[in-house]
Amino acid sequence: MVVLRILYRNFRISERRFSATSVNRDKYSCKILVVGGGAGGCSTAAKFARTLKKNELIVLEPSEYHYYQPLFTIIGGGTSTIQEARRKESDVLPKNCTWIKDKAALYDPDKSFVTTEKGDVIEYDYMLIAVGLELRYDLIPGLQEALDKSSNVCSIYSPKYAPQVFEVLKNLKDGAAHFTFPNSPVKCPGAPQKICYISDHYLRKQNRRDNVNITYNTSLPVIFGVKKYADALWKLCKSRNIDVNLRTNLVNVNSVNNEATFQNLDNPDEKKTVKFSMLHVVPPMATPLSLSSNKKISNEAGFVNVHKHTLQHIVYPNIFSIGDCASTPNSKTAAAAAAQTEVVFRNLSAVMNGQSLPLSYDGYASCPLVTGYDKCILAEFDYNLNPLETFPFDQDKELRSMYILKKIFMPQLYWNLMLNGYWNGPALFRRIMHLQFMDKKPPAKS
Ligand code: UQ1
Repeated sequence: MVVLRILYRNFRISERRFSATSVNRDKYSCKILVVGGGAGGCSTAAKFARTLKKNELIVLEPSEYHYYQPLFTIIGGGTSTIQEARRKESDVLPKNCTWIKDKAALYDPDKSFVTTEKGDVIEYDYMLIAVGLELRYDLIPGLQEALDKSSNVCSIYSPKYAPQVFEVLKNLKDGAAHFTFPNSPVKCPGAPQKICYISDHYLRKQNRRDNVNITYNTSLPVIFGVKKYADALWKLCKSRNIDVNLRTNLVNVNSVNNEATFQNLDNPDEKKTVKFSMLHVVPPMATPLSLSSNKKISNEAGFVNVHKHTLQHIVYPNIFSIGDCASTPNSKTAAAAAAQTEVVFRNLSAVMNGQSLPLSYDGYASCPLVTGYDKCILAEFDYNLNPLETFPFDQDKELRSMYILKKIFMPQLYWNLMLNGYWNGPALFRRIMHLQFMDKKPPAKS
């Protein structure tokens, strides 16, 4: 009996505690706790899983499924399915880690533990926060109801709504199609306009384009942050007759009358209500409340307060962050997370060994700006918004090869290499293709 109990305890790697209220609470302790099993969390966990023991590495992730989100735009265009973008979380997490299927509710960075929503306590020596950004459809009045009930309001950002986008497109015969970009940080800032270009191409192929006015409404003061690509995109919008409204923010959706209200962000009292026959909405996004409300860990905007080059927490040296929830001022994309994985892995390993931090993240992000069903502008840039292109030709052109890279090659690379910890972004290929063998990275500061 005693032997059985010991075996059971070892199996759960936990001590089961019974509190006075008879609520069962598991207590776990580990060397590294990875909070979040998305692109960044899963890929970095895979790197650590090669050397740590199964009970030394815990991944805390509530979702049953892991989604390859860069495919959502293609799903919106009807040429890929949600099944292709989805895998079971249990199939993508490293085998050599302990998965706790729960969500972080409370972080105590001073005592180095996290309490989960179910009430379990996880103690850690080191923690990687990789919880991403949440979609806040609820922050725009009328939007949630419109998405659930209306047949012409849609959004590629959620796996629940992405397949609906193509249905809306198929039914779109005439009138006004409006596309939005919210007044908040977002993941993949190119996606709101990618689906606009795909919709334009779809309508042209169907000979319906002349009957539909397309408008891209963005809260930003620019069409794209990097001038080289912005110039190309302005040209594209002009040639395709797509109207662009800058500093224009969706604030209300009336799905009964098919009306959307926009606010002029430069003059907030100025509001304009328009009729739509299609409305594609990108929701405001934010980090989970458990994080944004914890001012020891996060900054004013709710992002994990890390050093932008080392990805180490500004105050707590045993905490790192990666991906969409980190305070690093790069574009939030899977490619950025890929470039960050090796930096986190090597720098955190160095902290564990009492060494100085060896790697520095340069802000690399890549945004394959799909401009229709067969073309793509592959934007790649760094913290200074300077192009940092992999290929030895100017990438501000619409190319079929880049579309194939995005639709066919990248998903394979993601599932097979990145999630197994073997893809650190294209920096090595960039240097080879540009015959650049010297490392120009700035030195890391801790
Ligand atoms: C990339 O590294 C990456 O991460 C997995 C993506 O996310 C899906 C991308 O879309 C792109 C374009 C890159 C960059 C890779 C190359 C080969 C330029």
